[in-house]
This record gives sequence, C-alpha cells and structure tokens, in this order.
Amino acid sequence: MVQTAAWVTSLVFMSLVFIVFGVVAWKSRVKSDYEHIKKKWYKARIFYATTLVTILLVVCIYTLRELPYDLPIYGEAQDPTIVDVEAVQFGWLMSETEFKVGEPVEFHVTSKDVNHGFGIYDEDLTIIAQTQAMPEYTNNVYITFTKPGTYKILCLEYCGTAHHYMVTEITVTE
Ligand SMILES: [Cu+2]
Repeated sequence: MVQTAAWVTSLVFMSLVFIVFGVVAWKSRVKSDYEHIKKKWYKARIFYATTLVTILLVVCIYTLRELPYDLPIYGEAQDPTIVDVEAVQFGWLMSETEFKVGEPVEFHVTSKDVNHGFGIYDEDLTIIAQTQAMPEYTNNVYITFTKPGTYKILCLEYCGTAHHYMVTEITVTE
C-alpha cells in the first residue's frame, strides 16, 4: 500500500516536472518583454527572503535559548543521588545500583580504558537514557525513574572481543 502510494506520488511529481520543463522549453522560443515580470518577482523574492529569515530567527531564538539541553530535569532544590560509573573492558563499576521511583539520579560516567557507551534500558529493552563513557572525561546523565523494575545497563560502543558481556542491572523500587 505504502509502496504503491510512493510510486504513484513519484510518478505524478515526475510528470509535473516533465510538463513544467516542456512548457518552459516551448515558451523560451517566443521572444517577449520580461522587464515588468522581473520587477514584480524581484520584489516578491525580497519579501520571501525577509519573511524566511525572520521566521528562522524567531524559531532559532525560541528553540535554542534553553541550551545546553543536558541540564538536570529535577529542580535545584532537590538533592540528586550521585552515582559514579566507571566502564572497563568488560564491565561496569557503579557506586550504587538500587534506586527509588521519583528519586533524581545523576550518573557521572567515565571509562578506565577505551570508549564505551553507557545505555540504560527498561524491562522491555527500550533505551531510556545514554551517554558516552570516555577515558579522562566525565559525562553526566540525569534521570528520575518513574517505574519500578529491573533496568539493564548495556555497552553501546563496540569496545573489544567481550563487548557483549558488558551488561549489568540496576533495580528501581517503589
Ligand atoms: Cu564497552
């Protein structure tokens, strides 16, 4: 169904392009005075350019003013639980693995050896947060778990022959 719709849409647009090219080619054989058309459409061009730049500026200012996006989602009044995470070939060293629903958690993620990826997965193995685990650098992940359960930490970056063993679990209780 989608494939047929894509085919039909493509054919319609290809025909349109073909027709437009044909008409332009046909018309180009006739000499005519373009001065008034030029004047009219140069004005339109300036109008569209100004409108576009204005819209883009407004959108940019509106969407980028909250940068950086990695700010904690919890309020400043709340004390987050700081968890030190160290990735090693091939496992995870974590200062804490048990959390409560609604408790703001701040993972400080680094690596002892090579680049790894720190990915938190829920019970359906859907990724809910991630960052890079890099040697000599700490990345922060802020998360407040909303559902109790056993979550998995998987390495997201191929880091060596036993990369697939880099799995650990954390538990979240009510
Ligand atoms: Cu790894």
